[in-house]
Amino acid sequence: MLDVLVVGAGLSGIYALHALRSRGLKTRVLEAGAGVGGTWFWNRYPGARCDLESIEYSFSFSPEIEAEWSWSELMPPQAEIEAYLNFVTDRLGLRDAIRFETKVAAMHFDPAAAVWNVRTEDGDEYQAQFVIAATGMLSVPIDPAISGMESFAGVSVYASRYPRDGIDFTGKRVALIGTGSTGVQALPILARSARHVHVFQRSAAYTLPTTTRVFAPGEFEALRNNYPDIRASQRQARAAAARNGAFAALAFAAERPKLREASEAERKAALDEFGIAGALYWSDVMADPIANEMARELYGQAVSRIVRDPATAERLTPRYPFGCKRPIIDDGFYEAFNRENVTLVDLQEEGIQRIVPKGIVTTRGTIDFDVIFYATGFDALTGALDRIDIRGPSSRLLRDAWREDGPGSYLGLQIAGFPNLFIVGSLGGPGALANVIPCSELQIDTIVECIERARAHDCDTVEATALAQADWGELISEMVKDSIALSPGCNSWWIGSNVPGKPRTFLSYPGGYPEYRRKLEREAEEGFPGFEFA
Ligand code: NA7
Repeated sequence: MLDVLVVGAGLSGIYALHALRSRGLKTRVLEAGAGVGGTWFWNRYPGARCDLESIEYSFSFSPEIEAEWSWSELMPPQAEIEAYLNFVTDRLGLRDAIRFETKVAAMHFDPAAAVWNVRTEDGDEYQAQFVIAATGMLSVPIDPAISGMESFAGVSVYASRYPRDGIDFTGKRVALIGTGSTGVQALPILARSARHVHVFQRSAAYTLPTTTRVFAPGEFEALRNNYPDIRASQRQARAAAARNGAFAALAFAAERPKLREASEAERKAALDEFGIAGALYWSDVMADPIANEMARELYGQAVSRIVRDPATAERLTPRYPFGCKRPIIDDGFYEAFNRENVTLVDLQEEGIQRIVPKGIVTTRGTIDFDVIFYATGFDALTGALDRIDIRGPSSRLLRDAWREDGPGSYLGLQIAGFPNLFIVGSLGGPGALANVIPCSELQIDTIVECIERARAHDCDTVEATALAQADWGELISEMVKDSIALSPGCNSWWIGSNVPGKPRTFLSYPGGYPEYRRKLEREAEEGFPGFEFA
């Protein structure tokens, strides 16, 4: 019998294991993948990179790890993040407590014994008093459900299940479906070796050019020596990242002029100076729908300065407001459309009818392919828990509870009706809008404190109350009621609208990291009043 079972060995699961073991709690981690890293394990597609600076996209709990690990680039690529998470795992001696290639199929709470009975897909069983679901926010790919997908005779690849040995695109005819972060990051690299890439775009992206680069000699070491200040700034920053990463060009938007008050010459000067970001950096873009529409038009002008074919530039200009979806950071996305071997297929003009063995049939004809590369996104935040057969004391399935009552949590830490089950990086927390590493550290520290409190008071169970959960849901609803992300015509994984049938609600806490931290600290200081200990 375990004290705690952690599901998932991504960055949250790794830290949870360390934090729990350090407190003497008998802990085991079950991980579906063959290695640690979670999202950074699976998403090893060409071009995968974090959009935050490496110095901030890192654990803050261990001065030793801070001192011993060196990042080589300002914004880390997937391989370096995966290497970092492996380093942390080994440095802390965690690997022996992780069972890999083990997928959890079911978790049933036994109220008489106050334990979770956890069953894996292989039929193995575990008992634990507590479960922490560190199952990832973007871990379940969505099936694009295009008719005939399985009949394709070439190679079908999901970016989020990218093979460890990679794929050689040399000389291949490639269909890239999806232009979110994944598709936008992958295109320039695919285009370098493929014979031809057709990009199937359903919605055009807002994407800003990356500012990443390899650190100059001594640059990283100087930053590392300044860790205490960097961490202190992060703690005060809304996004738990104070250095702005690739969003640097937008960072001072609040101090900038209003687009509605800018002259034609000033708008042009902004594009001259800042390129694409010059369309978006104005102080009123997120607050004023008219300014937002003006920014959209200006964005189109910025795109047409890069993309030589005017019709392609027009199709690449989003038709929805900026702020609707998570902005993207790219490395040569628009430039790729100036290549002879890249063609944009606008699905709003030319829809996909079906996939056949030799390629894709659109309303205009058939295009032959060797590879179909799906970059079609995730059933985010709730998807991973939805796919496990999770039953609380009344045997009610979590996914039924969410279907009937709507998805909810208290503080992004627990779900009412499911005692002793904690969640990390899932719905109700701030991680979708902020640097996920500090958010996970904070959530896990709070969970560990809550578990210790239960044990110190000889309590068998701890469970968020329905009332506290309802209040948390109302607080989030109130905060987002005027959000651009929920405006008509806005669709994104933030609000679940990329998954057919999923309720259209804002699934994350939008108040920023510092306020979220204060709320969690207060909850702990006051003895966890939103939880019932029994
Ligand atoms: P996203 O951002 O959800 O993007 C998925 C893309 O795939 C998006 O362009 C979708 O169009 C498109 N899509 C989805 N289904 C289809 C079908 N059936 N046909 C055509 N196109 C489709 O996922 P990403 O993996 O790129 O990024 C997720 C997050 O990871 C990102 O925000 C960062 O935080 C890191 P749509 O826009 O829905 O019209």
